[in-house]
Formats: sequence, structure tokens, C-alpha cells
Amino acid sequence: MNNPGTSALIRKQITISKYLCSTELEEEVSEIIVGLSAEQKYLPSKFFYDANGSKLFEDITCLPEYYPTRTEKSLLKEVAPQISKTLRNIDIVELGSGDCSKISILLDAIPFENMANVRYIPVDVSHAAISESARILVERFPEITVHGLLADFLKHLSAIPKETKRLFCFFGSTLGNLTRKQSVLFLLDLKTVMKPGDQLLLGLDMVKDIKVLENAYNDNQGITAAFNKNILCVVNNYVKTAFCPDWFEHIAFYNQSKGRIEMHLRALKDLETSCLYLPDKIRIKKGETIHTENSHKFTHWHIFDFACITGLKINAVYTDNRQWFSLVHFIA
Ligand code: AVJ
Repeated sequence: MNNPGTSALIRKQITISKYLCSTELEEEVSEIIVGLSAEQKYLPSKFFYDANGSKLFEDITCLPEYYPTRTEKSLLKEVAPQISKTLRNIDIVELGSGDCSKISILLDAIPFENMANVRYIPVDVSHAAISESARILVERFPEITVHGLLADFLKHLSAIPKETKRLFCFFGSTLGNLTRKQSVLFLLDLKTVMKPGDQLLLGLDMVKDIKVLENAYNDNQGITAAFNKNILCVVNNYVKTAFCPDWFEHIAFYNQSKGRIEMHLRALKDLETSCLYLPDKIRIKKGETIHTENSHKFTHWHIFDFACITGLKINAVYTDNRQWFSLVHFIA
């Protein structure tokens, strides 16, 4: 694989464009400061995903308690033959792509003779995630072209190429990390950049038994706890605080009225830390929490609402027989 001819070929096959810039960095610092200064302290969940956090998340997806990834992948495997029939001369855009295991399932089902005109466009805030999955994919699918976008899909939808027909993939129920209002606004934005005939494949974690939901975020091995606490290390890096993960305990519970899992970090003692960007120390009282994630769960009503509000047409809704996870296939 390492002879110069092959790597030159691979380089031509892979390009990455950057849309994140240094002003974004300042924006991220202020997002953190605003969250830590609020009455109920909070941190945006995108700060989970540094190199260590992304690794911990991949570990989470393998946990026996964490059913979403497994369920979504088996749904994808089932429906891929159906969906991939239409995939030729197309850009497959994956929002928040992470690793390439889900898109591989779809690509696997595309007939070889159609692959030459398929381009994969991963959109992610992690350069490592994009370049690593590009490397794996061109090895596995020698005919494919990969054009990565290092970008925040909430801000840079307009940077996505539009000359070809597109299939947007938004897997993992990542939409659930937004508030209900934000998720509708985001789908409206997405609909605006879609052209008639463009498709959207949306993965949604469904409302279910509370015990199943809460177990998925309170695993026995404490990986989710480590993932939650890792956000403090990321924050320390950005704003030069000195939070020690051991000062907090991991809390995750289902908020029934809001239909979402909430993750928090709860202070085990009164604590304080300086911060490069604040004149005073940040003080947190014993028992006070930092809200780190919302993971909204969906019902079929939410799916119909999305269609009504955005004007996207539901082509099919694929749900496993336990009704735990849905893949919705929309057409613009
Ligand atoms: C990838 C954001 C959808 O909310 O279930 C896993 C992240 N957090 N365990 C989710 C997560 C805790 C995951 N998402």
C-alpha cells in the first residue's frame, strides 16, 4: 500500500476542505464561558468530541446497554439494498460522520458498476475522523471519491456542493442533541439547501421503556461516565480552567416531560477554578450540576411533524420490531 504510485492515486481520490477557522475558535471559547456563567450551568455537547472523547464514544457504541448504534446498523443493513438501487451519479453527504462504519453498510450495497460516479462527502468537526474514514473507504471501495468537509454542519450547510443529486445521511439520532425547536429549524435549513429529488436518511432514537433508556446512559463499566467527565478536559484546554474530573459524578436520567435523556456532572464538593477569560473564579456548590447533554427521543408524531413543517416527503419509515430506533427516508 505504501508504494508512491498508489499513494499519489489515493491523494487524488481524497480531498478535504476546511470551513472551521480561528474566528470559530473564539466563538467556541465564548460558548463555553456563556454556559459556565449561566444560572443552570451547561456545556454544548459538541465539546465531548476531542480525540479521547471520540474514542470513548466509539467504546460506548459497543456497550451491551447502548442499543442505538447496533439497532441502527442492523436496520441499515436491512434497507440498504432497497435504497442503494437508486444511488448512481450521486453525492452521499454524511452530517457528523464520525467513523465510516455506517456509510460502509450503504456503500456495500451499491453495485460495483455504479460506484465510479459516487462521491462521499463526510462533514465533521474532527479532521482525524474525516481523514481516517477517507483512508479506510478508498481502500475498501477503490472506485469511490471522497471529499471531506471539516465543518460544523449547524453552520456550514451552504458549503456542501450542489452540482450533483444528493443523499444526505444524518445518523445516530444526533438530531436529538438539539432542542425540539432547534431540530425543526435545522431540518428547515436543510430543506432549503435541498433540491427536488434530493434525499435524506435520518436516524432517530425512539421513546421507549425508561429503564432501557436510562441503562443506555448508565453503563456498568463506567464508560459513559468517563465520556461525560472528559468534557471537562476539553473545556480546560479551551478556556484554561483547572477542573478535575474527580470533583464530579456522572448523572444521566430520563426527563419524562421533555422526552429526553439529560446528562449532567454533579459537584461532589464546593469547588472553584480560575479561568483565563474571566476576572473572577468560577464557583460551584456541592450538589450543583453542569448540564452536558440532551438526547431527545422521538415518536412517529415527531416524524410526521418534521414532514409537515419542512415539506419533505416521507418515502419510508423503517423501524425495528421492538420499535426502538427508526430510519426515516425523506425525499425533497
Ligand atoms: C451520538 C449524540 C446521539 O445522545 O446517545 C452516547 C451521544 N451520549 N452516550 C447520544 C451519547 C452518551 C449520543 N449521540
